[in-house]
Amino acid sequence: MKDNEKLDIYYKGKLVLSDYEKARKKGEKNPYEDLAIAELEGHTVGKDEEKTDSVTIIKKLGKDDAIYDLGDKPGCLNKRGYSYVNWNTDDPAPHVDSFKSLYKSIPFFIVLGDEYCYGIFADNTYKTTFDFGYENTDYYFVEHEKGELDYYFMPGNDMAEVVGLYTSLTGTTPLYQRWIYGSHQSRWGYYTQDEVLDIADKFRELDIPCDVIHMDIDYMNGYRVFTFDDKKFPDVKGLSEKLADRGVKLISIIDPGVKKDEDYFMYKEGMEMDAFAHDTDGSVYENAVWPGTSVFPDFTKQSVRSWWGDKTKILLEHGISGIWNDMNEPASFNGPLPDDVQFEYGAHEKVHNIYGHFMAKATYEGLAKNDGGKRPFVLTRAAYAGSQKYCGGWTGDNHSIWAHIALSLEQVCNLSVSGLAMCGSDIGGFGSDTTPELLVRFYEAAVFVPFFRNHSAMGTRRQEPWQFDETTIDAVRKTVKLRYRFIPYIYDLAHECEKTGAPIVRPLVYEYPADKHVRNISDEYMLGSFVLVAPVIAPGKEAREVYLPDGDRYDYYTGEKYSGGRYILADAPLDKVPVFIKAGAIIPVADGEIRSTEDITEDKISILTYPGKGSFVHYQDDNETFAYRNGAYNAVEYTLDGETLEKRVLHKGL
Ligand code: MIG
Repeated sequence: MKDNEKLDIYYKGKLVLSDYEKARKKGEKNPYEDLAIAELEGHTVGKDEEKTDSVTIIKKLGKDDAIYDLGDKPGCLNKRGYSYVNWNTDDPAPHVDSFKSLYKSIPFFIVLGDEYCYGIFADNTYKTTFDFGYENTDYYFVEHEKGELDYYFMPGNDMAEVVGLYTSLTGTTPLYQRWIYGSHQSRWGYYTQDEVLDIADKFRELDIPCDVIHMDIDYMNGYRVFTFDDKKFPDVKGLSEKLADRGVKLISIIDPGVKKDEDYFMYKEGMEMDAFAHDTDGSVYENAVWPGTSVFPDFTKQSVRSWWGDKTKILLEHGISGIWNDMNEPASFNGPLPDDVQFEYGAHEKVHNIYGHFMAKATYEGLAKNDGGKRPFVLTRAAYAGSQKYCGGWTGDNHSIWAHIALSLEQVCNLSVSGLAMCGSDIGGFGSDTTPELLVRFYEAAVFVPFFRNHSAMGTRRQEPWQFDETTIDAVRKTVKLRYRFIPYIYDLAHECEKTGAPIVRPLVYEYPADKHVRNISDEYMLGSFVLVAPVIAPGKEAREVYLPDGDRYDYYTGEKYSGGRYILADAPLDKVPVFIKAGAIIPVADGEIRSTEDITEDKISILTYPGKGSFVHYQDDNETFAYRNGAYNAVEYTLDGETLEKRVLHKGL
């Protein structure tokens, strides 16, 4: 296309998307504006760089268009009226609506108009600005600082179809081992292996289910990746065996930075094979991270990925069952990596947004090769479009503040429709000090969020449930047990997600696109299409208003029936998260004594039904391996008509 040519796109005979006919109208700038911004942000005025290589698409914005996705960006669920920048960023300050960038860069968004719905995937890894009617309400634009204009248009009847198209192109979130959907406990600062074991024991003693404990950077020898501190963590293999007796798994953190140390095998091997990124003068590029002066593996190189992937054997031999990738934006302590640091795929400015993606890919592939056929689990902080094939993501360093419960739900809803369905935020908040009430409400808000982990920063108030009084412990126990009750349903949804891309957790607008009331609701969310959760996200509440979309629903606790299309006031004392279930729902749940997902055996699973019309496929496999991909699974279709439940075996492979 030439510069002055414009594109109109029709779908099913209807005009859906047009280029904006005019140039952008930037509005006149006050000559002191840059100075004012610099003053507020505490830096000096730099020169306005001319972006000569940038490429832009400018599209007409419909009067009623709502815009979703873009991964973990803060702000509202509906991104209309905001502008953002894709540039993976680690900023420890409390994340607020005005942040333009966070850890992940997913250049995919969905436009939901009154009569159309489509997605745009702008596949370019350079720094990119998305302006959704912020500069001007007549248009939105996507501006890549460099590189090619390469965007995909994905029309559909609704969000579900568009997410289906996007994930069929970039990959779906895979079904994980079942324990991944359990409760995870973590803290930066679990200082010895005995402390880790005590944590596991405490969960058992207090009868709070738990499946996983995470080991943060404290376990390493001087923050050297793939090593263990022989005083504080002398026998991690032994630890993992003791934990296994208690039904608990271990996940450990691995950062990308490799300590510059001539006596350290990772540094030596990496230097020999030319594994690290270079400066423009050809020397190996250095910066500082946790281990001090460090070098950065070039994960865009296949040979480096397989080298790194094979190192997962070291962790596996110590009984570690999953790997948590941090600092992979990449973050650095001595200023950011310069744009021209050299990687095989290109300069840092091109690689920055995909660095974490390729680190996760290396880790995933290493685990897939070395973990005896088990489904790998990698958790990442930085991600790009398609990372969902290799990893789940958490939303980085939130804080123990009320605003961050709301933020976590906005992020989880948008990440879910951005393909990254295995996602979640640190329960209790990472930075700052939690309070007992905040901790409980954080747990409740995450009750059905796919990645469910309490995590906090060194130096903050400790926030394992037993740091507080009985009331807090009881409320947390109740919430965690509610989650475990729904794990069979979550697992079914996760399996469905792998097949179709349909996220496990969904914003209301995904399920009810025609209902204008839900376009900006993210303090309520859906687990699959049957369960609606409305957590309390403010202090001192005993009730909250809940919008119920069209259709009949039942209060999960009382069985009371409500018609939809209206707001109600739901009872929500500290130990209760309001949950409503759709008429016609069929939900496999787990009953009985459950300490970890290991206790959820088939005989403990029952099927809850809520009168109405519906159908659902319940799925079972070995909960661990890829054997299901060769037919080793059972699938049973349930159909509900009024109160009559019928069962049909679709597949019997176990
Ligand atoms: O510079 O490993 O987001 O979860 O506990 C901080 C220590 C590095 C940041 C991660 C956080 C983790 C912490 N890390």
